[in-house]
Amino acid sequence: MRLKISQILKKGKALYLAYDQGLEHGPTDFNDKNVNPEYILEISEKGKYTAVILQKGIAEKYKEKIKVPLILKLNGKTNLLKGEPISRQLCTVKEAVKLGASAVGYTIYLGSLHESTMLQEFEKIQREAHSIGLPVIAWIYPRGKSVKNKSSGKLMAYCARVGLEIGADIIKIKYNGKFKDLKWAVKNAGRTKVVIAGGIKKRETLLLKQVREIMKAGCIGLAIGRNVWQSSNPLQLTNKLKKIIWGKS
Ligand code: FBP
Repeated sequence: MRLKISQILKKGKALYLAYDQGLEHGPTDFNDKNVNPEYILEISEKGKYTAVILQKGIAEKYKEKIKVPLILKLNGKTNLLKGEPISRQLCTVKEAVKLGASAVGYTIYLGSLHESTMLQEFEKIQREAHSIGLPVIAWIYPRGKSVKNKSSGKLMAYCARVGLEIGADIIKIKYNGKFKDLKWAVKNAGRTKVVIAGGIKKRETLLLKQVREIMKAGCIGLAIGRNVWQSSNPLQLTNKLKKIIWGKS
């Protein structure tokens, strides 16, 4: 079955709007405006995002408001439980397809005591998704007691390489701010495409500088959340991001 990846790419590049933080972090990320999924879905539509990333609950309840391709996140966890991180599957590939997803996403905490559980769960998802041509995106973050420095360049490259080895079509990793490290990570990803997470809201000048580096390093774009929907002008920022990613808005 041919992989339907062009549905979540525009000229080979990507700008995804991530909105799964309500589960991952809780409402501390939200204000009166962005707590409402309709606000985020409006940004994704008006900003012509390449896709929006949601958990199944929001995808189900706000289905008619989703106007751009959907990437359905299949696992997730809260940040309340401490200890070795594990994020288990909460939605199936079949359900994702029913909800109209153009791709599915799954987080793996590399280095966690529970790494093998997540790798195995990912494998089943990857196999099923690929059997129907659905692209799979792996969020790969180094986490857990055995990870000494989660923003080391070596680990960033390791995450990228694992993404290639396990059959992810796109990986989402965090940029440690060191251009040379990112270039090496992208090389390690081989034919697996790389997008970068936004992280906590930062100064716009710093964000834009990093996005220029991200594109120069060979990534295909961003999967960004808080920096956009916590911004006082999300659409203006979106245009700036698009200018860097595609060379025009
Ligand atoms: P942000 O751009 O808001 O950082 O979103 C990217 C993302 O990967 C989300 O999809 C996810 O909810 C969050 O970051 C997880 O971040 P962390 O595990 O570091 O708390």
